[in-house]
Amino acid sequence: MTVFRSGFVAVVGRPNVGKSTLVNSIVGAKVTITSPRPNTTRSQVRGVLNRSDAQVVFVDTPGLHKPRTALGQRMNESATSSLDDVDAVVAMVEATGPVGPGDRMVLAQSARRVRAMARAASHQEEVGGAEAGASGQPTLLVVVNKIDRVGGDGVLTHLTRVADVIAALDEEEHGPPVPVEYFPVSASTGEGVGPLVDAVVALMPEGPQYYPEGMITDVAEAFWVADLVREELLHRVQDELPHSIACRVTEWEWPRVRCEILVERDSQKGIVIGKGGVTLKEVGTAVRKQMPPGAYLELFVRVEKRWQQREDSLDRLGF
Ligand SMILES: Nc1nc2c(ncn2[C@@H]2O[C@H](COP(=O)(O)OP(=O)(O)OP(=O)(O)O)[C@@H](O)[C@H]2O)c(=O)[nH]1
Ligand SMILES: [Mg+2]
Repeated sequence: MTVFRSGFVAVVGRPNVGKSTLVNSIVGAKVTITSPRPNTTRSQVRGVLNRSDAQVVFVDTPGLHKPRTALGQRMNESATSSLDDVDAVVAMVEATGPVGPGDRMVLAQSARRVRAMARAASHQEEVGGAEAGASGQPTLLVVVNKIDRVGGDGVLTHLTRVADVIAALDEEEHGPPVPVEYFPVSASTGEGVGPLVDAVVALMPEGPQYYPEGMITDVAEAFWVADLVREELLHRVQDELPHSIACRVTEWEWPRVRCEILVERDSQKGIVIGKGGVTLKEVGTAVRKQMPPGAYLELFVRVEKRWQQREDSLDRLGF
């Protein structure tokens, strides 16, 4: 009898390396927003891959970064905590830049988690209680993304640099080296994604279907519409403004949906609205196209000073 595997995988990495693009590519649908601005993803988003032999829940996470705001701190905590409850870890770096301190931190956190998983597995074996159908040894899956933007040599150089970082981390730990598999990938074109998914499935334990077949995400509809509004805005505004924007649906009386756009300063309000309301109008049109037909979407802009720094604002906004 063929074994059915299922489990959870965290996708972690610095902001902007392409985590959300990868999750969308694997699920085969847009389940999480993407943009050229760093810090696009602000909370965990689950995207479900269904195959005849497996169901894998990919957990998209906020980019790990040096936080400058209370929001940034909560985003980092959300990304880090995703590592606690998963069966495998995908650590992503991008081939287009150097392997920086941010990448090192991501690789260190991911490797630490996989080591802990390996210790737990060997303890299980020692006490003779290896779970039925448990997967092979825990392995860190490292993705080098955006290979479409560099030549073959560039990819190879990058892989070598990442391997050096991991070797240095192993030395610091004085334990057995963490098992690693490397995947050069283009999340945009899909190149290299197949072998990565096969490797993920192979690491999943035998298990049940956690989500019904038709359900590809756990994101609530109202949250999704608010995120779509923010995504459209991120593609139209610049500088620090993307960080200052928060969106939330305040009324959902289908087909009437009201979404509030928070900014931090009066001057930002004007930019979001645009000359004669043009930006807001464009955003509304673009989001409606992605909603079920007949939606009547109302957008409002409101100033809430320093919401990114205020714990009460963050609580209310659901971070
Ligand atoms: N050329 C190229 N661009 C990519 C690739 N993957 C992602 N991108 C682009 O990189 C940018 C960031 O992608 P996201 O998927 O939003 O990155 P992220 O890691 O989720 O970012 P945060 O949510 O901010 O942490 C977007 O403009 C993507 O289109 C890739 O394989 N090749
Ligand atoms: Mg993202």
